[in-house]
Amino acid sequence: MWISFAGIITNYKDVKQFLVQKGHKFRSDTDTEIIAKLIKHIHGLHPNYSFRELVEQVIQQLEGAFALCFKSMHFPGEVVATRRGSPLLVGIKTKTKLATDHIPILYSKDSPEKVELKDTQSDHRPHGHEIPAHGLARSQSTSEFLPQGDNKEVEYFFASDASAIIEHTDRVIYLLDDDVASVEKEGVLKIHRLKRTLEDTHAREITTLKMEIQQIMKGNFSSFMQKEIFEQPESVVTTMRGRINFDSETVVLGGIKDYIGEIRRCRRLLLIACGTSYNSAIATRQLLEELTELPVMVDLASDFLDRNTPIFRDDVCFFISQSGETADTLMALRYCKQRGALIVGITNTVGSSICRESHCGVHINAGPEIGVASTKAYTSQIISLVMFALMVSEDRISAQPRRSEIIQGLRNLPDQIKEVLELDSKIQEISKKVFEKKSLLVLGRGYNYATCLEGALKIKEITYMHSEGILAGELKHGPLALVDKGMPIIMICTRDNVFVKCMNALQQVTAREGRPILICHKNDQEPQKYGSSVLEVPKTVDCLQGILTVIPLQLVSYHVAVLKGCNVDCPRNLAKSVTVE
Ligand code: UD2
Ligand code: MG
Repeated sequence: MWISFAGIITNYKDVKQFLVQKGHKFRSDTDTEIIAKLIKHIHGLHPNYSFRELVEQVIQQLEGAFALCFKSMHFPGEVVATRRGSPLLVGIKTKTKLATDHIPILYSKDSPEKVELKDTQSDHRPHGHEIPAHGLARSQSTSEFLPQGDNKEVEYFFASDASAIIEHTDRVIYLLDDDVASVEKEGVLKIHRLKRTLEDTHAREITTLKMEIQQIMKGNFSSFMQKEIFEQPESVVTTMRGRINFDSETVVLGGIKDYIGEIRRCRRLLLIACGTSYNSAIATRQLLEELTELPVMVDLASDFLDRNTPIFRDDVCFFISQSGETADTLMALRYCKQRGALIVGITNTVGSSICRESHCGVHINAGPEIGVASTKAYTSQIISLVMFALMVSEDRISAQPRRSEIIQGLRNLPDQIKEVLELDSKIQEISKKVFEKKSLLVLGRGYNYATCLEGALKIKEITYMHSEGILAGELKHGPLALVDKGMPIIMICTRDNVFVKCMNALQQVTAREGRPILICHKNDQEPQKYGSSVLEVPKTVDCLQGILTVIPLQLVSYHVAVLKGCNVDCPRNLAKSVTVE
């Protein structure tokens, strides 16, 4: 049995308990497995049911919101799909025209009897006959939507979103709740419903998608960058999926686990990257030093090459790149590989050059990033490096409380990111105050320093405004001279081990009549009284705080770019992946 499942089964415990009583053994704790076992159970009771009838029985037992697609070795060449509460559509691809633009719905003649899960003896065959709406003869109704002409080849696609199939076909049927679509022998597609209801339309229309692929993929967002910023509650989850067990507090990166011993014995860690990926290395350097107890070097790939940096056989070199094709990073990789170091890739693109040429690595699994200005890849790169630090320190007893705190922090991150995204309209208002200014300084230190660099990079990249990320500790060594009441400043000041130092820098700024926009913890009164406006973010573990403080800056750059009329997804002079020098 092969099942593709999206959604949630709310009564899954009850169903599971029933199936366990019936002697079924479970290998996982997933909703998907109870569905597979349930259909197997019903098939055992009613071996004469068709595949579609089995699925109809299954969904009558399920509560919740779901979209399901079934295949089985007992029914070769057949697929059955159904939905309730979660979206599902069928894409149809043929070589020739379709004879019709709708598919009639078939209803069961008698209201089918739900198989009583408790009564294992009964074997009512629920519905021997099916009658189509409008009284069409069955043969007529089914042959109608086969392709016309000589070539009867037909392909069906099942997906929750048109963007997944638009590259194959633009003709789709949107299924309604409790529709059961089945592809049967000879490629005939049928749509069944158990009961006829008054509001039923008797047919499902085959719609032709008119939108461009890009437009469909963008959904309700005005640009890919905006979409990708708002995707972060989900993209961070996919980065962690299958890798962190939050209950046993264990982390396994499948791509690295065989190399952990070698990594623990190395001389030093080097993190080499460009642009945003470099900032993700800055963001995690301190935690890597803390948890691995190894010296950690962070380098820009181009500068690293310019210096002919000495590299040794017992070095471990990380190469971070969203695309996995960044030319400078790739050349630095080859340079280190030649010198015998262990090469670790951190990439978002399976099969990319960095992925292929590295000895091992981690796919950050953030999903495709299309906007040129990287957003969700940055937060997923940070999480990947944090997971690496957690895995290396697994055997250190003294590090357990710290590891546990971070793992629980990661668990809460998706909800906290959602909370930060709710600041969007407030950030839009703030952006209106700064978008016509010449420059924007972003100040912070400690774990938030990377956020300053990355925030300023985003602003430069897509708004063409000068922006600089400044380490607050460096203020009095120069940048303080820039500060006056006209200079727009954003300052990050969260409660961590450098909070007092940050407050100090904040007072230096306000003493020169600077009125910074503050990013600080929710309900933290102390810094707030110095700000011209305040963006409050939830508190998390210090080493993850940068993920929550960078998102407001991603949004600032986005809104400023829109206000200035810039092309957010394709900034001038820049390309998504820099593959040439
Ligand atoms: C792998 C599968 C994933 C799922 C999972 C189940 C792939 C791409 N991933 O995920 O789909 O089946 O196992 O446990 O099939 N690698 C490099 N350089 C890089 C990035 C990765 O060499 O820059 C290697 C890595 O060492 C590993 C492979 O590529 O051998 C896959 O890496 P991953 O991070 O996708 O691995 P994992 O176990 O999370
Ligand atoms: Mg590789």
